[in-house]
Amino acid sequence: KTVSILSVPFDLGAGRKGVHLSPNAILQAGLEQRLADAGVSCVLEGEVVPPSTGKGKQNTADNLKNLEEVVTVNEKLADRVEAVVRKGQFPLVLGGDHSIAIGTLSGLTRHYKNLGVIWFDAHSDLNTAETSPSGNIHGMSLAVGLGMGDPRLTKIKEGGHPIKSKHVVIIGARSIDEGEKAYINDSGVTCFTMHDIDQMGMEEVIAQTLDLLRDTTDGIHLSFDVDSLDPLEAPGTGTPVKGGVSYREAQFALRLLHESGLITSAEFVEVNPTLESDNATAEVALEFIASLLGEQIL
Ligand code: DIR
Ligand code: MN
Ligand code: MN
Ligand code: MN
Repeated sequence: KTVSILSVPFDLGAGRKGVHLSPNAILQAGLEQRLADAGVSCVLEGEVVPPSTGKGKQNTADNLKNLEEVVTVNEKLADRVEAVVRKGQFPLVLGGDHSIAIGTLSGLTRHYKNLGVIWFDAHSDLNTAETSPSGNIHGMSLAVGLGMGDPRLTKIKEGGHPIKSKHVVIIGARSIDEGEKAYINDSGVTCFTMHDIDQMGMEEVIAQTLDLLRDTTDGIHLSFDVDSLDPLEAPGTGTPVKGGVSYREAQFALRLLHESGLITSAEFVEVNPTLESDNATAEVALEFIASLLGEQIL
């Protein structure tokens, strides 16, 4: 299957600037060559051009910062992802901050009737304007995917099949806000925290995740926030939280996901090259993309 790479150089959903530089950092680290060497055919779809970063309004009145810009970029992205899926290709979205998952999920659910979602993240991104401590929409994107939140955001998903909470699995969480905890406890969302990973091991976490989704979904999207990783190994990200997934655990998880043959789309988000000097986190993201798409050690 051909992989279609969509770049989304957008950072207005996050509290810090710079994550818009990530798609180019990952491409310049050698993504195309790595995939070619692994026998994966890929096409560059180019950029989903975001509105100018110059006039981002910090709209704190409704606790939704840069709402208009987030809506505009995600409407465009949803159409682009939908087009890739309809061509029978594998969408690989390079963010950008995690608010771009709103557009990715919207585009995917126009095709998949029962989309499964695996959400690697230190956070659960289940806030709404009412519960968010920051007003940053990147902390709300999974909630929007599940149909919760401001109508100007949830309307981007109109026409798509709703994502069911029982088809959502969060992995790596260790920083969850009060409103998010309440939602996780009441909904059918599955959340494997760092404590669960410590206790069960990553192999069992992935096995249980795939058991949950294998027979009940018609496609599985991997949304990979690099802040799921331990900041000692992936420091270039805007909201690092210590005690994260190790490089080896993540490599293992991504190889297991590849071996399952069940992943139908992916996005890698929140690499911020301005927060480090050596592009280390973009390179780590590149390693994981290669593993997910089938690169082997031998
Ligand atoms: C926090 C941070 N829960 C918020 N969220 C982040 O602002 O809603 N998600 N950084 O990736
Ligand atoms: Mn449209
Ligand atoms: Mn996130
Ligand atoms: Mn996060």
